[in-house]
Parts: sequence; structure tokens; C-alpha cells
Amino acid sequence: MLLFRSLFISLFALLFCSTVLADASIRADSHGPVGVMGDHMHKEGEWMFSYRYMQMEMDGNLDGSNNLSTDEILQDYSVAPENMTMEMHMLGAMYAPSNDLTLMLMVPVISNKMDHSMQMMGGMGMMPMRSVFTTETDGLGDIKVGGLYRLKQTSNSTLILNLSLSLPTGSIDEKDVTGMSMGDKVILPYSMQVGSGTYDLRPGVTYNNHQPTYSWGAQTIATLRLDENDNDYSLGDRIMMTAWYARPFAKSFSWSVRGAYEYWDDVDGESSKLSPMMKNMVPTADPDLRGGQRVDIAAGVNWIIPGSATNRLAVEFIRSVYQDLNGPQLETDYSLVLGWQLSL
Ligand SMILES: [Cu+2]
Repeated sequence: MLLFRSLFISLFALLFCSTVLADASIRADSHGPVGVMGDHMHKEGEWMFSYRYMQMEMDGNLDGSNNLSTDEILQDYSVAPENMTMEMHMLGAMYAPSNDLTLMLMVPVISNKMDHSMQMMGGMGMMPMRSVFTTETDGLGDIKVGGLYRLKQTSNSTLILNLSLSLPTGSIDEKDVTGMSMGDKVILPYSMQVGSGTYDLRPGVTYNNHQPTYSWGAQTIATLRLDENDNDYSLGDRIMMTAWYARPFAKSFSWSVRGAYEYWDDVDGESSKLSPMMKNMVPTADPDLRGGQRVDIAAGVNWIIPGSATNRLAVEFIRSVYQDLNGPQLETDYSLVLGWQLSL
């Protein structure tokens, strides 16, 4: 973690030392909303460094699209997940060896925290006992390398082929003490791991259209697991589709609205390190209760810092409006993305 902290500090030092003059022709909405990755290309020889902070809040459980209370879950299980916070710090770099190709690197550092309720049966004639416990994990996530290839360009639009590879750099053996582990650290279920453990191919297409007073774009990206990890499972494949509309305002700002849809499969296989008994005690350990689909709406702002057109600060708030989950499974309430981008 110390390495990343010093990396952040050197990047911020770079931000404050950069004395690049403003280029009035660069619009704040020339990059998409900050929650979208790989939305734009760079000119030949251009570099971009970025830092994003992402926070996702999950609270309460769904079965399909119906709410499921803790009491209802504890009728079938001894442990119910209550809520989860996922935080991600992501360092990114982009470099364009030519106008038709932009290379990309993304390095995430992830931390997860989940609160649970647990119910233990007392002795004969005794009331069941309720307690709570929290598990936490953190570490380097899966590093992504890839490229954006320009398929088609007109005076106001670009069509991009996105292709990246996600590397299994994140741990799938994260442990913590649980309410049932008698003080020992034990391996945690799928959603608390910081990595997938698999090589994943991420193909996609992005379209951008820039008009004098507004811009819009759309992107679809799939995540395809290419193999099985060392613990004999692979996370579900995913497909994400999103579209946005943005408008410049007050010279160096732009606002955006965005919609997104995501579908993901259940876990394929079953972790060889989780006891097979676990999935009868806690729903998060069941590989068949991981899939689902979700619709999000988002609002964001991009700002080009005056005096140095290459520094951009951006924020996006993402609210989940519809979910259909193989449950019981924790539902996502909202996500927040803060980002800083420096182009050189
Ligand atoms: Cu970029």
C-alpha cells in the first residue's frame, strides 16, 4: 500500500507542477462521464495519467426484484449479509503510439467490508441468539491492459474497438475472522475476494458524437472468463451497456446524464477452499446465488482546471433503479466515482 501512496503523491506533484497553457478548443465533455472507462482516444504521442476513487454501497437483500428481510434470510440460513462497502483506488495510464491506437493500463487497489447478522440456536427450549460480525479484505485487484483501436472517424464522431485483458493479479485467498470461525481467519466467499483469479478478455465497442452545443456516446463491454482459477471456479461472465448525453456550461465545465445496464452470470464451478457446508449457512458462499442484472442512472460533472487545459477533475453519482438478482443477494444502492485526469 505504501508503494501506491507514494505513486499518488508523485502523480499529484506532477499535477501541480504542470504549467501547460490552456487550450480553449478542448471541451470538458471531450471525455465521457468519469464512470465510463476507455471512452476516448488520444492523439499520436499523447499520454494521459488518471486516478479514480470509486465507492459502491450495497444495503439489504433481494430475491429476484423483491426485498428480503434479515429475518426471512435467517429462517433458511445461519448468517445473513446486511450491507457491503466496496472502495477502489484506480491508477490509469493511456498512451497513443498513433492516431488509430491508444494503449491503456489500469491498476486497481480494492477494499471490501461486509456486515452480517448471525443466528445461533440455543439449547433446548432456549431462544435463538442473534449477533453481528464484520469481515474486511483489501489488496491489489486485477490489472487490466489493453487498447482502443479507431474503426471509423468523421468530423464529429468516432467509433472505437475496445479490447483489453484482465490479469489475475488480485488475491482469491483473502481471509478474515467470521462469526463462526472461533477467532480463526478463514477464507471468505466470492464477493469478498479482491481478484477473479482468471484471465478475462474484455471486448467492446464505443461510439462518440460531438456537436457544437452537446455530445453523446454509447459503449458496450463484455467480460469473458478465459479459464478457471486455482480454486476451481470462475466468476460469471458480464455484459455492460451504457449511453450518455453531455453539455458544456460555464466555459470549462460540462454536465452529463447516463443510463447503464449490466448483466452477470452466476459463479461457474465451486470454490475448492470453501467448505461445501458453507453454502447452506450463508447465501454469499453459494455459487448459484451470484448472478443478476441491474439498471443504473447517473449524473456527472467534468471540469477542466483553468490555466491548464490538460487537467480534468470529474465526479459521477450512480444510482441503481432496478435489480433482478439470484437471491438472497445484496442489492446495490449507489456508487460514487471521483476522478482526476492529466493529459500530456
Ligand atoms: Cu485518456
